Amino acid sequence: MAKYPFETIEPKWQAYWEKNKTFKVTEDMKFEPSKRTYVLDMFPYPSAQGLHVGHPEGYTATDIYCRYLRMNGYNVLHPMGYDAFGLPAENYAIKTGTHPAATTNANIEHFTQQIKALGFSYDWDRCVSTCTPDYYHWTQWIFLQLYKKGLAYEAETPINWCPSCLTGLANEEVKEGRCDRCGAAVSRKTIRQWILRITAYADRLLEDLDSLDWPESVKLMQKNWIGKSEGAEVSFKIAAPDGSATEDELLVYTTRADTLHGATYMVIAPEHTLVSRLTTAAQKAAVDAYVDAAAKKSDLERTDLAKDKTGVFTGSYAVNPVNGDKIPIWISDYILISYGTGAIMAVPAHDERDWAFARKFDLPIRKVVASKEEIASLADGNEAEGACRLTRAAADAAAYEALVKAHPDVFNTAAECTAADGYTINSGTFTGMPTARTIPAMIEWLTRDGIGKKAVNYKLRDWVFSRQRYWGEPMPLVHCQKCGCVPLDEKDLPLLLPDVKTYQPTGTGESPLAGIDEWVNCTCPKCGGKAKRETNTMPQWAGSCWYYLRYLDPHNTKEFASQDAVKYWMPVDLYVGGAEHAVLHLLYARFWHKVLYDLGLVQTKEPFQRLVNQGMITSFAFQRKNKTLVATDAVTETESGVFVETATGEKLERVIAKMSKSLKNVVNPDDVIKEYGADSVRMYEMFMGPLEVSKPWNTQGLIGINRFLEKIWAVSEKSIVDIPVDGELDKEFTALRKTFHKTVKKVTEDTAALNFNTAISQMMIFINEAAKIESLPRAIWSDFVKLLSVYAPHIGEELWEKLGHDTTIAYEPWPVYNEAFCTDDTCTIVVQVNGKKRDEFSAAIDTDKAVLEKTAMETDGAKRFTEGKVPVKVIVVPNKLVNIVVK
Ligand code: ANZ
Ligand code: ZN
Repeated sequence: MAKYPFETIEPKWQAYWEKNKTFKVTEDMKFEPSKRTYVLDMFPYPSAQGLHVGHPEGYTATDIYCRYLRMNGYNVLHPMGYDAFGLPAENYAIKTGTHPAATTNANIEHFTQQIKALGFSYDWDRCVSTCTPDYYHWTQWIFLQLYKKGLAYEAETPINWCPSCLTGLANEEVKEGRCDRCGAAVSRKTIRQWILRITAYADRLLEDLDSLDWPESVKLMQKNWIGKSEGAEVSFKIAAPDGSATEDELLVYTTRADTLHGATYMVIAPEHTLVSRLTTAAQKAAVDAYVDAAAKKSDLERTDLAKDKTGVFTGSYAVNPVNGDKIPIWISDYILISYGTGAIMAVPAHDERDWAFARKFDLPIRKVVASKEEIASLADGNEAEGACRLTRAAADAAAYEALVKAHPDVFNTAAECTAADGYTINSGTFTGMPTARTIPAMIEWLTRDGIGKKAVNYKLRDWVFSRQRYWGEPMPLVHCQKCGCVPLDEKDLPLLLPDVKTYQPTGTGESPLAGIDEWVNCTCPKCGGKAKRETNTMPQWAGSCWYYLRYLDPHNTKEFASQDAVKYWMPVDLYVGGAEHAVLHLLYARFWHKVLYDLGLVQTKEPFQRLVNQGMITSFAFQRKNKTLVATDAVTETESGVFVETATGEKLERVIAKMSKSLKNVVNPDDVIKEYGADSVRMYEMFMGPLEVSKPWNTQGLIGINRFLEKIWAVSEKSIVDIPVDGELDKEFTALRKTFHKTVKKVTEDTAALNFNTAISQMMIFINEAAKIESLPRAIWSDFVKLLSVYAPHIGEELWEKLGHDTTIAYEPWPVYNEAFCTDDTCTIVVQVNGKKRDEFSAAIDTDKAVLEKTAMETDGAKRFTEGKVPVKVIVVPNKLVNIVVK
C-alpha cells in the first residue's frame, strides 16, 4: 500500500489552482444577491518572523467556509492582502539603513509563499498591500474627504508620547500606561497634531452595534470604550470671602444630580484653568508643588481606585446652589482634566473616591441616599410605607428631627457609602423620592433656575491621527503662509513618500520627512505661492480602515472601488480575526465606513455584519515554584517523567503558555507543513477545539490527524464499485450508507455553523467504518471526497482526480443527505424504578408500549428493585423510557 504522498500532492494542486485561477471571482450577475458572499480575513502585518500558527487558524476556518459556500452555489469573494506600513520595518531601517519598502516587500513575498503553501482559496488577483502608491492614493483620498467634511483638524494638544518610539500615540495604543508596541511608559507631550473627529460619530458607533452579529464581548468593549454617560452640568458660584456668591462659577459634571445636597466640597483637576485664580496667597506654595508633581503621573496612576488619595486645598470656597452651604474647593489628581468639565462636586457619602478623600482630609460627609432596606426599617419592613413617612416628615422639621433620632442607621452620615439605588433623604423637598426619580426632578429644577442642565459625556476622545515617523502615508496637505492649511488637489494624488537619507526620528515632534527640503518646500495649490508640506504621516490604522473596500476593485485607478462592485459585495458577511482588535481597528474602520456612508459612497451603515474571533493558539512552557517560566530548551525530562531545570535541578511544572521567542516554544508552520503536510496542519488546527476558544498546540494531535489522512488514502485504494445506493443493499453497505448520510448531515450543519472540530470527528467515524469493508460504492465515496475537500483540499482534489475527473472539485455540488437514511432504527430505553435509573436496553424504534413494558420488567435492574414490592403503575414513554412505580 502506497504511503499518503502529500509532498507531491500539495504542490501539484497549488500549482493547478494558480495556473487555472480556480478561485478568481467576478461580479457575475447570474448570482442572485442572496448568493453573493464576502468572507474576509484580518490581513496580516508582514513581519520578518513570517507566519505564526495562529494565522492559519482563522484563515483555514474561512477557507473551509468559502469552499463549502462555493459548492453550495454561492459566488464568494475571499481575498487576502497585507497591512504593510508600520514601525518594525522602519525600526529595522534605522538599524541597518535598508529601505523599509525593501524589507516589507521581502516579507510579503515570504508570507505569500507561506500562505499559498496552505492551499487557501483566495482570489490572488485581488491582493493588496497598503504601502503601495496605488493603494495609499485612496487612503489619502479618503483622508481628504474627512478633511473636507471638517472631520480632520489640527490642534496643539497634549498627547500620549512614546519616548522610545519617539512618536505620538492614540489613546487606543496605550495599554495600562505603556506603549502598546514597545512597552515604554507613555508620557504627555504637547505638539501640533492632526486629529480625526471620531467623537462626532460616537452615538452612531454606539447605536449601530445593536444591528451587528458580533460577539457580545467585543460589542461591550466598544460600548465601554465609547463610554456614553448621561448626567448634568451644574454651576457652583465661587464664594466671596464673606461667604456670599460672586459671579464667578465652577462648572461640574455629575451623573448623580440627586446627591447635590450631599456635596460637601469640590475638587478640580490640577490642570484646571481656574487653579491660579482660586489659589489664595497662603496656599500658593503648596498648590504649585502639588500641580508639578501631578504632571509627572500617568492617567492610570491618577485614577487607580486603590491608590492613596492626594490633594491640596486652594483656599477658596464655592456655594452649593441647593442649600447655600459654603464648601471648600480642593485640587486633586483623581480628577481628570480630559473628562467632563475637569471639576466635580464631591459627595463623599456616596462616591468611593470622594469617600476616601474626605476621610483622609477630614472633610464633612453628608448622607443623602438611603438603601431600600434602610427605608423599609422606617416602617417595619415596608419600603413604600417607609418612603411615605419620610416624605411626610420632611415637610415638617420637627417630625424629621424625630425620625433622624429614631433611625440613626438610616441617617448616619458617617456610614460607608451605600448603593445608588435607594431613596433620597436629607434633601429638603426631594426627600422621600426614589433615586431614579430624584435625578430627573433635580435636573429639571436646576434647568428652571439656570443653575444646570442635562449633559452627555463620552469616554471616547478624538483620534490623534498623525505620527512623527517615516514609513506611513504622507498627509496630502500643505501649509501656505497666505492661505493656511490647503489640501492637495485630488488629481495630484498619490502624494508619494519620498526617499530619505536617514530614517532616525527627530524626536522633536517632526518626522524624518521634515529634513528633506526639496520635498517639504512646494507651491500652494490655491495661490501658487511658497508653501511647505505637512510632514506628519498617518498611523498604521489608516490603511486597514478601508482595505475591505479596495479588495472589491483593487485595480481601479479612477475610484477607490466602483459603485457597482461596492453594491455587489458589501457588506462583509463574515469577518474572522483575533480578539485583540476589539477597539482599535474595528472601531476606526467602522468610523471611516460611516463617513463614506454619509458621502453616499457605500450603502451599508456598517462594514462587517458578522464577526468571529478566533481563539489564541497557545503552547506550553515550564514553571518554577515561584511561578516564573523557563524556556523549553533549558529543561531536562528525568527518567521518572519529571521535568527539571537543567542548570539548577529545580523541579518544574509543565504549564500552558503563550508562544514566545524567549520561551522557545514557538511552532513554525513551515516545519510542520514540511513534516506532515498542509492538509494535516489545516485539519489539526480545526480539530483542536471550537474556533473561538484558546487552545494549546500539541504535536501528538497533529500526528493523529496525519494518520487519519493516511487512513483516508488507504481507503481510497479499495475497489470502488458502481452500484446504486438508494435501494436494498448488502448488510455492510447498508450500515455504511447510514453512517454516510449521518456524516453528510453533520458535516453540512457543522460546517455552516463553523463547528469544524465536530465535523471532523464525524468524518473520522465514517472512515473507521469504511476501512473495515472490502469495497466502496462509488456514489458514497465520491460524496465523501467532496466533504473532505473543503477541509483538506489537496487530498480532496487528488482523490477526485483518482475517481476519474479532470476538473477541480471546488465547484462540484455539495452532497445532500436523505433524512430517511439518517435515523437510527434502534434506540436506548431507560428503565427506572420510582424515577431512578436502574437499567437500560435497546429496542427497535417505535416498539409497541406493551413490549417495552414487558422487556423493562424483565431487566436485572428492574427485578432487583421491584422484588417483594407491589407495582402500582408503569409509565412508558415510547423510544425513551419505562418508569415502574412501586410501593
Ligand atoms: C457626584 C457623584 C455622586 C458622582 C455619586 C458619582 C457618584 P461616569 O459615569 O464615568 O461618567 N467625575 C466627573 N468628572 C470627572 C473627572 N473629570 N474626573 C474624575 N471624576 C469625574 O462618571 C461620572 C461621575 O464621575 C460624576 O458623577 C463625577 O462624580 C465623577 F454618588 O458626581 B459624580
Ligand atoms: Zn496659499
